[in-house]
Amino acid sequence: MSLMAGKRGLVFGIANDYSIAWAITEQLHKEGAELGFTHLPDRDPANPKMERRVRKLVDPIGAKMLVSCDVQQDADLDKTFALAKETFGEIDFVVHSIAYAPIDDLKGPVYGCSRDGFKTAMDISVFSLMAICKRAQALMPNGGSIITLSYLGGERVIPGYNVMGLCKAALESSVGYLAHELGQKKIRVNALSAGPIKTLSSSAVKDFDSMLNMYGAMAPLRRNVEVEEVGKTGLYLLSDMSTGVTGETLHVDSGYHVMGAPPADAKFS
Ligand code: 0WD
Repeated sequence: MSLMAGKRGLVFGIANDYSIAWAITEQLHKEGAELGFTHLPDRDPANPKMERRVRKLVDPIGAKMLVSCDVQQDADLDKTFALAKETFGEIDFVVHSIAYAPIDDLKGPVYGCSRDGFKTAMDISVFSLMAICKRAQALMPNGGSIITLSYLGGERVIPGYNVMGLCKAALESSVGYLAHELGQKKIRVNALSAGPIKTLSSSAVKDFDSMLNMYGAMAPLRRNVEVEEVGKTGLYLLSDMSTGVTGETLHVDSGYHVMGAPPADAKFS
C-alpha cells in the first residue's frame, strides 16, 4: 500500500526542477498523493514564463490544479484555497517552501537592512505560513500535516545568510505556536531544516559554494545532503509515518548542526 494513497494536498514554492518543493513532490507523487500546485504570477500575461516552467513539471505527474499565487496577496491565497476546496473537497497536507528577501537587503549587513526589505522578507517568508495555515485548517476537518522549509541560519549565525536568518528564526518559532494551536484539530505543523542545496534561491546567498565545501568537510557524514534526501524526509513528515511528530524542526543536513568545532580531518578548499 502506497504511503500517500488517498491523500490530497497543496505544494507552494516550485520555481523549477531544482526546487526543494519539487524534490518533495516527486516523493509524494511516487507514493500516490493527489497534488495541487501554485506558481508565481507572471508579469507579462502574453509570456507566462512562471506558469510554463511549473506546468511543464506538474502536468506529466497528473496535477489536479495549478494556480497563480503571490502569498503577499490575500486575494490570491483565498482564490487558491477556494480552488483547492472545489478540486479536492478536503485536503490532508500542505508544503510551504517559500522564502524571499530583496537582494540588497539580503547582502547585509543585517543592521543595514531597509524597513521595507525587512517587512517584505518577513511577509513572504514567515507570515505566509500563518496565512496558509489559517486557510488550510478549514479544509482539514479530519486533521493533516503542514511542513515548511527552514535553515540552520535561523538558530545560529551563518555569515552571509543575514536577514533570512532572522526570518527562519521567526518561522521556526511560528511552527511551535501553530503546532500548539492546531494540535487539537489533529493538524501537525513541522519544519524541515535542510542543509545547503543549489537552487534558484540559494544562488542569491553570498559565498554559497564555500558553505557547500564546509558542510562536506565538517558534517558527521562528511558530505552534503542530497535534495532527494530532503524530499524523502518531507514525505515522512507528511505521511502517517510521523503521526506522533509536531512542532518539530527536523534537520536534514548530514548532521552538521550538532558540530561545535571542525573534526581533526577537516580540510577546507
Ligand atoms: O540551500 C537551500 N536551497 C535551502 C533552502 C536550505 C534550507 C532551506 N531552504 C528553504 C528556502 O529558504 C525556502 O524556504 O527552502 C525553501 C525553498 O527554497 P529553494 O527550493 O531553495 O528555492 P526556489 O526553488 O527558488 O523556491 C523558492 C520559491 C520561489 O522561487 P523564486 O526563486 O522564483 O523566488 O519561493 C516562491 C517562488 O516560487 N516564492 C513565492 N511564492 C509565492 N509568493 C513568493 C511569493 N511572493 N516569493 C517567492
